[in-house]
Amino acid sequence: MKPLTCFVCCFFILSMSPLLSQTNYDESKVPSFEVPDPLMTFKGKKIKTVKKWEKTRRPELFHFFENNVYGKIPKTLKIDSYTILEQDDNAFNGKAKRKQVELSFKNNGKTLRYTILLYLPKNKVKAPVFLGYNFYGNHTITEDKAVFISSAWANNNESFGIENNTLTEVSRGKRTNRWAVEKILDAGYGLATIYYGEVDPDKNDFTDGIHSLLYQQDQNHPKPDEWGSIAAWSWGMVRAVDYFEKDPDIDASKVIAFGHSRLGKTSLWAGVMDKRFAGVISNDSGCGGAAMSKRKFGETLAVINDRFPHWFCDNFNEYNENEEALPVDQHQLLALIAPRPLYVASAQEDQWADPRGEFLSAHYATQVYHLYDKEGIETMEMPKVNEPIHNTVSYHIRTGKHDVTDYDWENYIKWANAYVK
Ligand code: GTR
Repeated sequence: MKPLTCFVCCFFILSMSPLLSQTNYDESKVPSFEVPDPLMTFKGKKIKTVKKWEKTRRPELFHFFENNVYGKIPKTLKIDSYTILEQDDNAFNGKAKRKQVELSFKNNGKTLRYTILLYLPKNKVKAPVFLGYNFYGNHTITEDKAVFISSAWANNNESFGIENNTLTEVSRGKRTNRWAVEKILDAGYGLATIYYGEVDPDKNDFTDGIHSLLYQQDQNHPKPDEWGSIAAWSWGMVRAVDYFEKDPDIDASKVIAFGHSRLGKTSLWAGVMDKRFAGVISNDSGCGGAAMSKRKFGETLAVINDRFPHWFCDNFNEYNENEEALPVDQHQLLALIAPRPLYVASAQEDQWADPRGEFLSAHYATQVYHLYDKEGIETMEMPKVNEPIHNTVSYHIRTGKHDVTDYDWENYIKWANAYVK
């Protein structure tokens, strides 16, 4: 889309939608609210020990998010089989081993397949890996001609040459800017990525993707407390870890969940659902990710649930324009990752995702890390741009827009070296 058309169209949408025109970007207009205490049970009991946190409070918070925000997975579905479709021990300028591994799942007479693209450092026996979804297919993250093009449904994107919801050669390498593969390999890490549309196409249609494999008879939509697309994508990351445990080239005890934007919401929920993730990164995840909902700054629950009705479970709609009624907030989601290392990152020009709300969330989650004698974001004062705070819970805000940059990756690697043990 040309910039002018885009501007006109944005203006049109903004003036048409009462919800969007109410978007607040003014810190002085953030409502005052009580921050729900991660260490106080719903019945009002103060939690003072790791034992009580793990036995009582963590499960009740987890179930709240599961039943009311992301939706629960109806039943366990394990990998039926996996196939190494392709392997090359001399990929990426001779630096990496490349593998493309297809996982296959079967139920209800249906099959779902998705492919993990792996680049692993050649000189490492068992590599720690960053695992993250990509938006437009594995072939977009690299110029590497050997990477397969997915045949799954994709969002059209004129600048990437994606038409008729079909990925083609035209988009190869279009997203190399977001994936610092060489830096990751040089630091001794592997990269594993999956096209998210193979697990569940990103549209409000629940007849396709993984959901349809787990319906009961005559069901064609998840129940109000059952999984939306974010939980489905998170499930796909969890199953990838099942595969990593079988791959002798991967250190499955050092898998770091990474995600940007909607896929950052996804990496957070994956990290919460499965403690095998040794670390979690949220890059510009915003509303329904790291940002605190009750601040109503930038994107709000009503807006996100209206524009993307398939991302969260239907129960979450209850809090549209009703954030006050939420007994939790997103800092408590982050707290569920404790004591594992967590990195929350924002971008200065990404006000839609509420950088301050993402920062405060990391701060308020830190009290749970203290139970484990770990440090996080101790201050309530936001750091200056490009001045990261590195601890078990880390945070940075960088210059620039909603994106993933080399600066982000350099910091993730530094933090992983120091904290993901
Ligand atoms: C936006 C959405 C955000 C964020 C982003 C993305 O349109 O409002 O919550 O997830 O998409 O995923 O790129």
